[in-house]
Amino acid sequence: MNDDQKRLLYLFERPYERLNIPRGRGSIVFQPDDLEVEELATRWGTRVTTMRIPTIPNVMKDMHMVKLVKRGTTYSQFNPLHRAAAKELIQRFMDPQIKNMQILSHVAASIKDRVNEELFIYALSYAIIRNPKFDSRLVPAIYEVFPNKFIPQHTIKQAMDQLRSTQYKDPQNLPDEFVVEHNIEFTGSDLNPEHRVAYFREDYGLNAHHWHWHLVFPVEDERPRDRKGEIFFYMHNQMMARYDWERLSNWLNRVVKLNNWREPIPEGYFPKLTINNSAKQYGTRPDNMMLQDFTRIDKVDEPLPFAPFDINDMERWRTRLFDAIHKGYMKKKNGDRVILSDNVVPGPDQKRGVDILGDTFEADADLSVNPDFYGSLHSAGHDIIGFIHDPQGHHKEEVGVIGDTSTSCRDPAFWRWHKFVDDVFNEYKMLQEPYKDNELILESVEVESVTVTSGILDDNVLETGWNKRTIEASRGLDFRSEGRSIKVNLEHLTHRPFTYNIQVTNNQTDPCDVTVRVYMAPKRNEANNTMTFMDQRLLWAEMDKFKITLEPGSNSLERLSTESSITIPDELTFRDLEENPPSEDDPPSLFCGCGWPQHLLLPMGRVGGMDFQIFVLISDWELDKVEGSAGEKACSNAASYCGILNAKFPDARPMGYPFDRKPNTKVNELVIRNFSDFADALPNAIMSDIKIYLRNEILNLD
Ligand code: CUO
Repeated sequence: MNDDQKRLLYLFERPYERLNIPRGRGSIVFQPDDLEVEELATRWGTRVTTMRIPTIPNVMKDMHMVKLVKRGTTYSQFNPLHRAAAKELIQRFMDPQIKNMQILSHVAASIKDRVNEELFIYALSYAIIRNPKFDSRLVPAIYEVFPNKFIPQHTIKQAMDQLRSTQYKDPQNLPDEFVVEHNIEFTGSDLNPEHRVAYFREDYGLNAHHWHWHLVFPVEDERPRDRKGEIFFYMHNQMMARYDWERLSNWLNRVVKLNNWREPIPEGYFPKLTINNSAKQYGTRPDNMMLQDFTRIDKVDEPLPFAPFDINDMERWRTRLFDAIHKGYMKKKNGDRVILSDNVVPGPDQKRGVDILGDTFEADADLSVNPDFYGSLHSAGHDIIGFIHDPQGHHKEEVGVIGDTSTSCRDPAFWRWHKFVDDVFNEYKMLQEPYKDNELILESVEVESVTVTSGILDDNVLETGWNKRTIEASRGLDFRSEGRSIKVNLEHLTHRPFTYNIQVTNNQTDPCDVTVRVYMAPKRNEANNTMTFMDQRLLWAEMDKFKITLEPGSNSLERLSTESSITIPDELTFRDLEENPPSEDDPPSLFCGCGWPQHLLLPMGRVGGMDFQIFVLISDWELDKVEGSAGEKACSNAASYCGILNAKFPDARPMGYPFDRKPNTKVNELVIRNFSDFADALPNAIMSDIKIYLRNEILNLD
């Protein structure tokens, strides 16, 4: 690995420590320009590689907001001050004069110790992922950069205790690594029903995905992404469906929206995570706390341009959003109307209503129709819940995990808040015209069957279980591990990979290009009854979507679960990057950390089997395609949830099609009561029953 790449990689290591502390298991030391190499070589031994931290004049010039975010505190994208600071720092890292990794690494190294540690990692990750010059490379797994955000401190302490006692007893024979187990029982007990789905909420891959998603779709971004407001709705809507899959698997009711902000929140949460190694904790929330007005302003030298808000403000913003949804338009500050409708062809001057609603609700001050009037409801929810334990800042407490995108999924209240968010979008979607028959039916194609197979099990039977992912926590922590690795085995849900087998007939005499859309949903509700259309509608989640050419006549399609359009494999670890460093001449990486973890593609299911349904719809590629978004592009392997960097979203249909709207009472002349009717009505669709069994042990997947 060349020095520039190394320097960048090691800027991610031990983020809370100053650069003069060795990195790379003691092999790398950053040195200020004015320190002599010989002095360091003597101090650390000859194995040590020294890297210069150049003195760059005025490197902090004009970074007023950056200086206001204190070191040692959590960086939150839901905090407008932090976002403004990130914008400044990103601007510095994305400066057109930064033409290569060497210059970026010099600028970043000279800034690192002067800014908030988490803000630094966020802005540097953004610059590496978003700058086409670097093509999404070299960002190590977020759970190795910040193990404190993923693993409770007491787990890490176990490893440290092992190291210390071995050091004491047998200092000459210290092993190279110390390994501790992290199972799924840490933050609570099953006395709390919500704990039954903690394995999902606290999954490292889920939280890493959410961090990366917000990294590639930030609000107030200088490089606006295609259909950002819509994908904000869609990706979180899909997360909600999947959370409900897990809840139903565990005999819990679907999550209830947090709609009444003046009654206690029964679900408490104690994350047991530290902000950094200072032992400062993320905020905690006992059961049944009440929200309070958010009047917290941290004391700073300059007045902030950001106002506190109260529950009244939030209620007003909600009323105005619902009012706009039902009137079918929003109003700009000057009184002009902005029509909200999904029945438009999106273009440079025209957005779908869901996109406008998403940007206004999230809220993006640059894209909102009228930020003063419609407020910042989504972010306000994260903030007011995140500071429920100290809303005035009297106790100088840190934000709860819901205030940090890399930890927010852990908190049950996050899901209740986002169920409310999803409900607002659904209010809008229910007012959209149902899809007409010609928007659903592809006459020339007939789907005959879909079966899922996983080799050793019966057809239409899938199996889940547990597995372990080993990560190296010592890369992100501030303790002296004497060059030893501290590894943690993270236990997580997984499943046996499977294949979709789809039989399709193309009744034309020519080949035709189509999109195959695969969705899944539980078959039964909490009462174990099969569901009506409207009951099941919000539980469909995308499993895969792919383009294929159908030959005339009968076609047998096979598609592997690992090829899914929503998933990514595990992130690259520090060690992966050290051992197989990417080169600046490599083709663009399809991977950038955003994407649903492959190991959570299936829900847990049940030991005795749980009924799910697979729904396949084939649509006309000519109507789905988007110019310029096909092909192998940087950061495209989970395009359905993450879009494609520097390209348009690769599907012209509204996200969630065809389940995003309610159906006509009749489709293709058949009355629609449930999804069986819907599948029967469409020759180009099919639905199949499957069962998911949990084998409650570590799965042997070799
Ligand atoms: Cu991802 Cu609220 O948007 O957490």
